[in-house]
Amino acid sequence: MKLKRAFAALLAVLLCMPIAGRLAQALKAGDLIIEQPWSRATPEGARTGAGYLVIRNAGKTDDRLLGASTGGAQRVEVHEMSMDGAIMRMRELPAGVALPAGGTLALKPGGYHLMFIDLKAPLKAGDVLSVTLRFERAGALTVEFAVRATGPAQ
Ligand SMILES: [Cu+2]
Repeated sequence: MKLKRAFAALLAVLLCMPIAGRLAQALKAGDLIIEQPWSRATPEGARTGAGYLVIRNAGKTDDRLLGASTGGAQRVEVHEMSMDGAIMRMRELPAGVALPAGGTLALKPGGYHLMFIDLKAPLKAGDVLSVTLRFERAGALTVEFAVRATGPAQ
């Protein structure tokens, strides 16, 4: 009985491993390195969600994040949040965000982010949202965004 339970626990760990490995691993598209893609769980009935990640351009040529798409939402926009006096505002960046050669761009709460518009279902902690990022030079790259209740420790 005890052995059976231990086996079940081991099986659960093994089943989780491939996806955990994939999430932890840095992804590359050409000279771009993608790290820590995550999204915050959304309340019931929410129409939008946000995606965060870190993009490092290890190359010698500038690139640009043009946009993204996901099966989990009608469309994805690149947004920027900024303070307008005491008011936090958010705007769409239709041309995307520049990724200068040798630079690191962090999309994070309070700054740049991907906005998932018209979610098909609420994002729940533990879910994985598959998002295809489009870059000017590096092309398309599909990244798994881990949905968390709160952000990763900085
Ligand atoms: Cu936004």
